[in-house]
Amino acid sequence: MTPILISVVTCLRVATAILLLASVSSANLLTNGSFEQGNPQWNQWGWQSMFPPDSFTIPGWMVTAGSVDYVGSYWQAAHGQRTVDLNGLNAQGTIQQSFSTVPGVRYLVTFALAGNPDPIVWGDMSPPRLTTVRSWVSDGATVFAFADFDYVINTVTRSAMGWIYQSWTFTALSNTTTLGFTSLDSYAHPVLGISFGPALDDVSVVAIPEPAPLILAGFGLVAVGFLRCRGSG
Ligand SMILES: [Ca+2]
Repeated sequence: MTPILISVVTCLRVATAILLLASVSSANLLTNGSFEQGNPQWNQWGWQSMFPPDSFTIPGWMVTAGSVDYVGSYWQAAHGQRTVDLNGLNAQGTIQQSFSTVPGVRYLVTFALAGNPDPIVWGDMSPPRLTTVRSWVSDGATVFAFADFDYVINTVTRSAMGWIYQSWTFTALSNTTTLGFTSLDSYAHPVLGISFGPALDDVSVVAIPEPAPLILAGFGLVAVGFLRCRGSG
């Protein structure tokens, strides 16, 4: 390549890097999104059933309905060592967290989803088993948006949970938003009841940059970079 061509290519690369950096959303707005910080009292199998109102066991999160299991070494995590089973002790559970938002701004919710495979692991049923979680947001008064996610449990081992990542978006209505996850799994084990739910891990919420100004800013940066390169070359 000629020096001018090399210079232009370099400048384009720099401009592209700037664009990529500009498009990366801000940091996770949630505290303890992967459930790694906690005050667990594991049972002999490596998990603990939680009941409302429990905001102590998993800092940042509160169990507000039903029952939720805090899962440690019992099964494979999507991230770190700890996860949540949204059906705890014979109940569909809810776990939630509140965080600061800006009204009118759109946010991306991302989380890892799997399902409690125990009825399959124990041979009490054959795969597949369907489990469902509802992810919802509230402005403190009402749930103003939600999304339901199905997960098909085919795994027959707790060491390979088959985690997948899911996401959805909402636009904030208030300065504080509560994000919640509620089990819709009603599978009833003949002995242990509805104690087998969707498994949750690695939850994040990030603000989504406004697209139009971002693109304009990006083109501006490219143009400036190009002119500077040409000027200095
Ligand atoms: Ca985790």
